[in-house]
Amino acid sequence: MTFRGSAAGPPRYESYKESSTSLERSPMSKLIHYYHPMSRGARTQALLDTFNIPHEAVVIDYTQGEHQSPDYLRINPLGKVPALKHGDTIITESGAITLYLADLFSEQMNTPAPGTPERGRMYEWIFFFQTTMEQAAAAAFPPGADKTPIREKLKSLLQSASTRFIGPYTVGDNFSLLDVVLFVEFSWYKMMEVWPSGLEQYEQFMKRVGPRVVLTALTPG
Ligand SMILES: N[C@@H](CCC(=O)N[C@@H](CS)C(=O)NCC(=O)O)C(=O)O
Repeated sequence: MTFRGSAAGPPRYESYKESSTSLERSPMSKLIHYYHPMSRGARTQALLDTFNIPHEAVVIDYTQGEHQSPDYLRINPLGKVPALKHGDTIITESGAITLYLADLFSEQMNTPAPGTPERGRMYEWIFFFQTTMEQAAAAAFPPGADKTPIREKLKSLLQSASTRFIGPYTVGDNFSLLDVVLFVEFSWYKMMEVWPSGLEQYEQFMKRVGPRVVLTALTPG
C-alpha cells in the first residue's frame, strides 16, 4: 500500500473558498473531490489517486465543522463528505461517485462492461458495502462493550461474503476499480478489528493489491 500525501497535504477548504468563483467557471472536464481522509471519501480519493485521474482534492475537515459551512452546504446540502464536482455537475454519495468515475474513466479503471456478470459483481460488492456493511459499521460507534453483538455481526457478514470472492482480482484477471474499493473497505474493517481471521482468499487479495493502491493516510488531514 502506498500512503500518499505531502507534508502540506491536499489543498484545504480555505483555498477552495478563496478561488470558488474561478472554480465555478471551470470547464466541464475539471474534477474537484471534497473529502476527508477519515471518511468514506478515502475510498473515492484512492480511486482518483490509484488511477492517476487529474483532479483537485479539497479536504473538508468535519472535525472543525467545515462540512456545515454555507459554502460547503451549497456543494452537499446534507453536509456530508465526499462530494464530487465535475464542471457544473455535483455528485454526492460515495457509491454514486464511485460508479460515476467508473463510467467516466472505464478504460483506466478496467470497469466491467454493462450487462456482463463482472459488472453485476461490481454492483453487488459496492451495494453490499454501502448498505449492509456500512449501516452496521456506523452502529458500532462509539465503541463499547454493548457493541460486541454488532461487531460480531460485521465479522460474520465479511466471513459469509468471502464465499462470493473470486480471484485473482475481484472481477477476473485484471486489477480494476473494484479491487481498490475492496482494499480500502477491508482496511477499515481491519482497523476496526472486525476482520475475520484465517480467510486465505482475503489475505492473499490484500497482499496482492496492496502495493497497487494509493491510499491517503487514514489520519485527519
Ligand atoms: N451515504 C453517504 C454517507 C456520507 C457520510 O455519512 N459521511 C460522513 C463521513 S464518513 C460525514 O460526512 N459525516 C459528517 C456528519 O455527518 O456530520 C456516502 O456514502 O457518501
